[in-house]
Amino acid sequence: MSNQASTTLRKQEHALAEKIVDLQYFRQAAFWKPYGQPGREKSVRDATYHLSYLAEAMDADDSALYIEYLAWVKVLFAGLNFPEEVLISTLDCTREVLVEEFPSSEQPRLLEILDKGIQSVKEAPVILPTYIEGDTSIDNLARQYLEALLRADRQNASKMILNDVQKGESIKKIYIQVFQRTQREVGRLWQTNQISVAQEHYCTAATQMVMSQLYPYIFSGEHKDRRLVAACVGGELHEIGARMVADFFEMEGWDTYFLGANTPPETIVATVLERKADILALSATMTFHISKVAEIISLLRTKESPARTRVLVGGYPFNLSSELWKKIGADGYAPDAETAVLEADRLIQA
Ligand code: B12
Repeated sequence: MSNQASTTLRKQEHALAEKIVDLQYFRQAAFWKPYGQPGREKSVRDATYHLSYLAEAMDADDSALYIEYLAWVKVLFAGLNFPEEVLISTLDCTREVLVEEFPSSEQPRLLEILDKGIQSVKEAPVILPTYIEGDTSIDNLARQYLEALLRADRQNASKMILNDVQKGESIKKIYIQVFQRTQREVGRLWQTNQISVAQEHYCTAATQMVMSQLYPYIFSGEHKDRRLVAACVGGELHEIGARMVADFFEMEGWDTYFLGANTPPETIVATVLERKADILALSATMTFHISKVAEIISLLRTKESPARTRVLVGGYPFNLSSELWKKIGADGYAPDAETAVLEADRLIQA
């Protein structure tokens, strides 16, 4: 998937980021002075992140990945009361440095994506709507569950869920309408600087605890002869999405083997072969992990027996870029856990 420009971007990410920040600090010396050396280090880190997203968008040949990322940075900066002009100025300096450092043959595509990003960020909204809207009983449950977690009352949060399940609420509905939505809302609140990192960690840990309390219901169904291995790629720490996917397969009677976060490629491939998995579900949330997903798929293809495992991918970048799964060699993609099971059934029957 990678091309010359994106390979160079990745290899020289840090050196390029240093040049970008040097230029920016030279242009806006008075603004940056109070931030000192720690501020400079953060600026270099941010410029490096921006370049890595640009490289992924180049590889995927989809500016949406870069545009969405910049819109995200804009909201994050607004929450920190950091002027929008800082981001625009970093991008303008990025443009100048890339024009200087890249051969003219590689510039058109690079600058096309960069310029689309610069244009879009000016228009992007700074206000993100809540994920928990509506007034149905499940909407209210999601709201009350999150409120309980935010006041550090995981005991009551857990009780609310267990009571609802005992009354007959569907676990799948609770997963998607309560856990998925509240996790996304927690992300929004963190991004807009309304809750701390500690609160985000607390909510996530509590939700994983409550999910475990539901396992007696999840593992009680009948089993069919279908095997799933689910994992997050190396470096990827967001594991709840993949766990939900595995649990939905389990609820449909699949034999599932969930490897969790940050799994090395060789381990994933070895597990798929050992367990003779029908489906490998690979999850990536951070856009800069897309190449890891592609790497695992090609490694698996070199090792496989004729009974070919179908690879299903999913997570944030795949939800943004509709053709991405095809470009990295996967057999299928699904936007959520429910659709994942349907897509797996379709792939197996195909
Ligand atoms: C919890 C959390 C964390 C936790 C994760 C802990 C854990 N044990 O999982 C920790 C603290 C580790 C973390 C770290 C980071 N995080 Co974080 N995190 C989140 C948060 C709040 C919730 C994630 C979650 O549980 N979502 C709920 C699940 C159910 O949703 P889902 O993952 O989308 O999964 C569904 C579908 O996508 C799909 N799916 C997922 N995988 C698969 C696989 C297959 C095969 C299929 C078919 C479908 C599928 O089905 C799932 C179920 O329906 C999100 C907010 C968000 N919007 O999700 C931010 C978020 C993802 N994080 C974010 C960031 C920036 C980071 C950090 C870079 C922060 C930092 N400065 O360090 C690091 C990066 C870590 C890394 N290298 O991976 C940003 C990403 C922004 C962006 N533009 O990329 C988000 C969006 C927060 C935000 N709004 O700003 N994070």
